[in-house]
Amino acid sequence: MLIYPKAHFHPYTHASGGWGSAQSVMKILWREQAFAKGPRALMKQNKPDGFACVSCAWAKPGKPHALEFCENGAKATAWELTSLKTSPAFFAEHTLSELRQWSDYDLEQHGRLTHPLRYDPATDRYQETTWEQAYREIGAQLQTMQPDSVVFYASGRASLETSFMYQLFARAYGTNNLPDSSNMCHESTSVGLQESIGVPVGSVTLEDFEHTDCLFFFGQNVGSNAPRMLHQLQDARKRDVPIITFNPLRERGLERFVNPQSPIEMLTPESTVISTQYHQVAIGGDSAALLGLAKVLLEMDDQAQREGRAAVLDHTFIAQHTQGFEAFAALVRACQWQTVECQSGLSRSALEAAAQVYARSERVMMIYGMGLTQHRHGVQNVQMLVNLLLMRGNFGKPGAGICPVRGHSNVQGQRTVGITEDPKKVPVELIEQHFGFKVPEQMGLCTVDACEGILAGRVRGFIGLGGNFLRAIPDTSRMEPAWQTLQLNVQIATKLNRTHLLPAAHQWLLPCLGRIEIDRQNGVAQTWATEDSTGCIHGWRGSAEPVGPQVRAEASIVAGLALATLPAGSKIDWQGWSADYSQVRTAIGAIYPQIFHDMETRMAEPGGFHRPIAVARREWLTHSGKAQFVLPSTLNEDDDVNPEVLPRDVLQLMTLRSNDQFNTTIYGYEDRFRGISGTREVIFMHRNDIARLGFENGQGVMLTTAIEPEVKRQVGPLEIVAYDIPEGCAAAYYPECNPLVPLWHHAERSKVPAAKSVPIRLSLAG
Ligand SMILES: Nc1nc2c(c(=O)[nH]1)N[C@H]1C(S)=C(S)[C@@H](COP(=O)(O)OP(=O)(O)OC[C@H]3O[C@@H](n4cnc5c(=O)[nH]c(N)nc54)[C@H](O)[C@@H]3O)O[C@H]1N2
Ligand SMILES: Nc1nc2c(c(=O)[nH]1)N[C@H]1C(S)=C(S)[C@@H](COP(=O)(O)OP(=O)(O)OC[C@H]3O[C@@H](n4cnc5c(=O)[nH]c(N)nc54)[C@H](O)[C@@H]3O)O[C@H]1N2
Ligand SMILES: [Mo]
Repeated sequence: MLIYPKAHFHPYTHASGGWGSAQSVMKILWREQAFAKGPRALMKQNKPDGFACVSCAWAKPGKPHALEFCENGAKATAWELTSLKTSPAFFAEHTLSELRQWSDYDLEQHGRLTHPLRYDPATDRYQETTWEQAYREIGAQLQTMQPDSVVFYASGRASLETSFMYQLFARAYGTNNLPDSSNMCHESTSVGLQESIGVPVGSVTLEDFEHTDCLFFFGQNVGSNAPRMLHQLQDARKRDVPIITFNPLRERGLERFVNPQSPIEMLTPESTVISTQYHQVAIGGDSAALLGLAKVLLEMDDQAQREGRAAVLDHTFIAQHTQGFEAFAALVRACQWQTVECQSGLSRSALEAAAQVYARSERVMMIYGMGLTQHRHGVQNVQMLVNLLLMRGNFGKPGAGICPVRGHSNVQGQRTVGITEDPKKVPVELIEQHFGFKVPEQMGLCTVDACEGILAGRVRGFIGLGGNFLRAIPDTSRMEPAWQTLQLNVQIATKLNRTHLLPAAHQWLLPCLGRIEIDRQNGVAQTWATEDSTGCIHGWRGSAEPVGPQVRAEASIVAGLALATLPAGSKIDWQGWSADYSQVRTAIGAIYPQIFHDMETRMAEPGGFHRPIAVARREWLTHSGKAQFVLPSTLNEDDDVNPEVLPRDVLQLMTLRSNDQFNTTIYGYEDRFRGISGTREVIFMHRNDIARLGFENGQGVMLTTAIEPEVKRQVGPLEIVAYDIPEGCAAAYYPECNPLVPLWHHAERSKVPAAKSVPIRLSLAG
């Protein structure tokens, strides 16, 4: 039996940032033995002459701070620049059966992959192979397979150039099966915003933070997951801009911040209060809260009209630019306060307080993350934010708009250059003209569809351009056995993870350069580009020596696989492209001229360049040519269980990140801001729920999914930690809890797994 260390829980009373952050950076540089390259590399992080942080997708300013990185960006850099190596000698010592018993932390802790490897079933080990042999054998396998039975997954890091090549490879091979991590993340944004305002991405830029009057913040843990944004938030607070937060947890980064780069703040007890109002909404209660805000605005507007005062709503904007307002207003008026309060977990007076600030502000931005998108009605959540913004014309003026905080550093850009399962989203004609092959018409598989295909045996092959698919997806316990029936599994990766350890009949593990390393092709250091959360495209270059001579660039690996797989005579110059990325950029410019014309020169400018966002000019590329008010279909975001009739022993579980991880990469066992150290095996609960259900703080419990009881989904034991969280709600860490999320429990339309609302029951661990 596994012995779980006792959790240490000490409420964290300091601000986020500050000395705790500086200490944490030193610790990881030391542990990864990255002092040789780390500090020098950090100076170049997110700088115009340097590399894009491999951590989050938050915007990189044209005029960066002296040190333009955060605690978690520095951890990501140290993790990649580690001098530790997972070499063929390591694999000679360990079978895959043995490595499957290791934790996520231990697997990645052995350092960077250094040689191309092929799995040998006879010895149950990875063995060294040559690149040429790997390409030849993988190409031969792919040639025998039905293109639609192969999935080309991307995890959101690879550059625009590599991503463009990757989707061309998949399509020239004959499939649109191009899911990416976005399918588990902000796809609810892409679907919702496209329908509501005609663009799949956010509408604000970094400069908007300088002009805004008010920020609303929903379901994003900025202190851990996009800490560089704290600079913009702190600056806004210094101008007295109110920040109104909706989050079930009181996240430290959203409460107080000390800038670790400011000597004065570091040496004095000064810290900035970030949120001026903090509303601990119930899990899945945002649509109701947003409807409540809209209800107050309508009431205020009615009253203003009665009293002959200036209107609260922007009626001119609504008339000129939107459609569907009357129906939306009627629905909002008809909804009872009692329903709003019950579903949101917030009082009418709390919502009135928030709405009053909104009504007073001329330029409002709404910022959000996984707390909104990863629900059954995640798309609706996003559209409710838009509805609220539309009521006061908060689009197309400086300081206003919508700001989804994207995850992986190039996840938005990958979609922009064609990594999407939907061929309607790519310029098919231009691709066919330029590259002389027929783009398949059939819709490809998104992540959930790919998983269903694997379970049903329809998907036979999987290529992973980064990521840790098997750990990131839901329903782990059902997916792992099915995964091992695959014919082909090819993983392009920097470090070892669990997805590499469940062998298919034919399996390769191909080591690639990380972003921070110098990528020399024919002796010339290459540059490449990414797109951040604000639609800004930047050029970058690596600044550290590669981990070893055998490790290849992702672009070169994609080209090698394409050349070995596709029939000879292709119009795509794979070899030329992988030797000189400026040629790929020319091709990207030809296929996407509106966004990427003159890419070579524009991306080199400090601050990069912005893709055009029609909404910013109040142009609406929707079906009606107007911005749409979209009616919510329900206020219960997770209607697999109705909170009004929720069995009393069922809790809504959200699965989330600690401050010491990047997705499935676990840097350590500390969640400093939440006061946890020494373990990840915990469940956060309200003390009344603990008592009501007959448990005690510190006890070990098993978690069982409370929907579809005929399939047993269980995780544990996890230790109960009494925590400031709304009653009826619970929280625990991803990816450990992924076995609890049924594959079908995903957002309507976007198919993003509903990882933030899993109904569970608890039982005492035996
Ligand atoms: N250091 C670090 N940085 C990262 C990552 C990482 O793992 N580590 N991951 C990257 C990726 S891929 C992504 S997508 C982003 C993820 O960044 P986030 O969007 O911050 O994702 P989570 O950690 O899952 O946290 C979600 C937040 O939503 C809140 N929440 C949960 N349910 C609800 C709800 O129903 N309503 C509301 N209003 N709030 C809710 C939680 O309390 C938590 O604060 O970060 C990126 N950056
Ligand atoms: N329950 C639950 N599940 C979730 C979530 C949740 O909040 N709750 N969040 C979802 C979200 S938002 C996301 S984005 C997904 C993340 O899903 P993924 O993107 O698939 O997972 P990561 O953990 O980011 O992938 C880490 C691996 O990527 C490889 N890697 C790192 N850098 C590079 C590189 O530069 N190149 C290459 N080729 N490989 C590299 C390393 O081998 C590392 O082990 O998980 C999703 N799953
Ligand atoms: Mo993500």
